[in-house]
Amino acid sequence: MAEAKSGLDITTIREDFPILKREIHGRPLVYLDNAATSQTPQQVIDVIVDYYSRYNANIHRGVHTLSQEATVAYENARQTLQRHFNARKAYEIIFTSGTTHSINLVANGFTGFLKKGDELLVSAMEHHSNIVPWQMLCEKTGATLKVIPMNTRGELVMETFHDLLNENTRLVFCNHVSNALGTINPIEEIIEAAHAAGAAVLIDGAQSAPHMKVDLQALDVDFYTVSAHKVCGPTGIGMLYGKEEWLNRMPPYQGGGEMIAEVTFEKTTYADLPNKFEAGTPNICGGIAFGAAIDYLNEIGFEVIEAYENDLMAYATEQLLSIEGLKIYGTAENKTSVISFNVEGIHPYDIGTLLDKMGIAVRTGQHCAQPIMDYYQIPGTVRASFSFYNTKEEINVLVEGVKRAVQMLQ
Ligand code: C6P
Repeated sequence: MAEAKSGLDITTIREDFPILKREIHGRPLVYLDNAATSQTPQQVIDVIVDYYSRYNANIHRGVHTLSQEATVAYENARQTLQRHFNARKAYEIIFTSGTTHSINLVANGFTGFLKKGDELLVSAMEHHSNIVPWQMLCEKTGATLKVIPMNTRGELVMETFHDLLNENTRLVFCNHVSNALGTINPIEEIIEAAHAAGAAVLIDGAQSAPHMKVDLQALDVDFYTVSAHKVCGPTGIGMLYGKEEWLNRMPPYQGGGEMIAEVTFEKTTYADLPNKFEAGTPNICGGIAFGAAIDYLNEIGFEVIEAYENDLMAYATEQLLSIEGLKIYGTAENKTSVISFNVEGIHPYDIGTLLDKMGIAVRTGQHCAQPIMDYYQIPGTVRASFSFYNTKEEINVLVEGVKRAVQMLQ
């Protein structure tokens, strides 16, 4: 296998991922569904095995050694996330079950802050996780949800965004990178303009965190969400970053153990951050493995990852476009790691099913982003999404696979 130009030792990297040695239907696995979930390196698997083999215990509760070891490892992971994302304080990192949980936590927290006449701005290219919780919030509060439109390339129409912002805008939410189109949104401009209008901003970082280094203090964003399973960590764990002022203002999302200062039947007071938002026994092993996954990515280096993935996507775009009748959805100037496409006259599901028979894993359908599909008036797309452990050889297999599928289906 070729050594990558960008300085990434792809042969060694692939050795880290045991699953990449699998065969599917007798063919080597070509895993191109990284936007749905990334694969897990041995280094992170080892951390999970080590936790359950040596120090599995509940945290923040026991005076015994195992509990203390688990607590230290869990809080160290929080500090790893703080350093990596450059949060001001470790307690601004709240462990959640993932991006969906993080957004629901904020939407719930804002219930008491909104009234009829208030406006929320959502981008037209959101995952359902960044639409539905806000619709539920609007139903509860009487606030109105307004949509920042996009153009046919899959870029936000920023002029309209600026026009929509006004003194009634309370919150703006937008993904950093679209899971269905790969567009990298101009979040710096969005955050600055929203703040100037007096609105807070939540950025859904589910699809950006795997591909780029994010500096939360430089962005000055109010909330940022990440799912560990998209950054080589396990499922069921993620984070919500929130500025200390907001996290202090918002009420807890769930009540229970660990999130309290004092409980009597007359009145309960809440714990300080971050415990206020972490009721019950958390996903301890998941949190520790999330930290290990971030360490793993940093050892490779995000500059190297970005350069390699950009090269891979440019190559895949060029090769796929050589197929007659193939159309790519999402052609933004600024995009990363996702190619959504259809071939004229063929349902995406049929292509995806045939690709699976050839060992190629892609996602087909609406990608939990129905408004995008409605905009293009299509039932869905085939989505190939890349990671730093993919290769140009795998792209060639994909392209040949699509060609064969098209021949069989036409
Ligand atoms: N997108 C995809 O195949 P959870 O499920 O909570 O970890 O993440 C939800 C989510 C939120 N925002 C964006 C931009 C996302 O891409 C996702 C998850 C996966 O595109 C699974 S639907």
